[in-house]
Amino acid sequence: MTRIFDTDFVATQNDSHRAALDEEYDALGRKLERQGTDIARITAAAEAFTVAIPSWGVGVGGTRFARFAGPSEPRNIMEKLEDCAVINRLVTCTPSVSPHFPWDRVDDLTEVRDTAAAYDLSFASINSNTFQDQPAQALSYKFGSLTHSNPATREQAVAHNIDCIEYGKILGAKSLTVWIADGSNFPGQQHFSNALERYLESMRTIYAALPDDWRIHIEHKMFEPAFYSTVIQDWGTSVLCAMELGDKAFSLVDLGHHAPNVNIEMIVARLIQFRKLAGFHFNDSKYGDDDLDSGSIHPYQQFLVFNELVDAAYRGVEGFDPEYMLDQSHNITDPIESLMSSAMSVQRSYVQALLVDRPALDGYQQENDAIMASNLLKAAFETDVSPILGRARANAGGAIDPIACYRAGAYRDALASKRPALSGTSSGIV
Ligand code: RM4
Ligand code: MN
Ligand code: MN
Repeated sequence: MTRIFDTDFVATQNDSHRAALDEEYDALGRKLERQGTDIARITAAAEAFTVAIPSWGVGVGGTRFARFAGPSEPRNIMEKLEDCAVINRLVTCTPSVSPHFPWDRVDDLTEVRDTAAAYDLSFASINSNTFQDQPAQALSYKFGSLTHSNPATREQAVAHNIDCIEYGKILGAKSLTVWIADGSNFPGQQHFSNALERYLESMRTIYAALPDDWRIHIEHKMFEPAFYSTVIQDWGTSVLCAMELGDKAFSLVDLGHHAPNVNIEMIVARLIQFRKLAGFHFNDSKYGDDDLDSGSIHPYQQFLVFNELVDAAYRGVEGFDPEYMLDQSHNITDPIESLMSSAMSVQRSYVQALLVDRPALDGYQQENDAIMASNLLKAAFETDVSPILGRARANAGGAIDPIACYRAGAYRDALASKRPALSGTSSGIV
């Protein structure tokens, strides 16, 4: 990895963009100055912004119907880290990786930790997986895991989550993200309250195993794979469970896990208000949970989410410390390119939200001036902050145009013999 995208290579690639970037950055700086905004302050904030890469995101995903293999796909966690290092090398805002177990399980996790450290990567939230069966697993999750009607199946799922905490301790993570696929396909199949009671009982045991400085993230999802009911279906159930469990439990917002047209930014505001926002799985969707690239369908929604986050930081909300992660499935693109453009899209929304004049917005809200309030947000969203993002990356030693730089490096071609093609016949969402 470092051999291809070394300092000289990236600098040479940047040479062809530098003059235009300087010109555009200076022009934007003058524009922002007229609004009373210091571009250097915004650039420094952009440079400090980070979002974690999901380890599973560097693999090629699929749908329920098919999976089309990509060239030089990573086959294990070490190769996934190699790809994550390329991403961070070029975009510079993705210094951590959120792993998924048992997908990323190896005998010696200290080796994984050391390999990551050698790439200047650290580990973000640990994701457990009780939504599919593993080879040699004693009891099946076909009818649920943490909420299963059979106590022995629940115990097995609880034990896996506690194992995940142990793996996370080795890797230096500080949180566990729990998403369960438990639910039902038919009315009457499952007793709603009994299933949730069983969930809480299981989660209390997992919660008790959390180290003092850890948090547990409860991730809701409206449907899929369960098509009639899902036990943790929305933020209401997730936050109720987080409140039941205690101070270390929070509600995680995966943007794709809501019904179309739901006001997600308002959910975010509520979670902030009640100190229960765990963080995000950023992605986008058009109809249901498609795990599309962040900002590819609803960039204004993503901006409005960041408007709430920046507002919370501006107001100094106590304990406000959300974890940012991407969670996408890439079926037709090169996952490295999708993850790079998504990380930059999320960073763009953050920077745009920093441009909002908060005292002015407050004034318009006091005066009930709907047009001016709405136009103020729109103006920030419509500001092309690309020069700030490019400058932030260049300052940090990254690529001014990451996708062009990545393509120039012909990374996948270089890995072709080391990473033979994975069979493309199996289907699967991830
Ligand atoms: C789920 C959910 C989880 C992720 C899996 C792969 O839909 O978003 O966060 O771990 O997909
Ligand atoms: Mn997710
Ligand atoms: Mn999902």
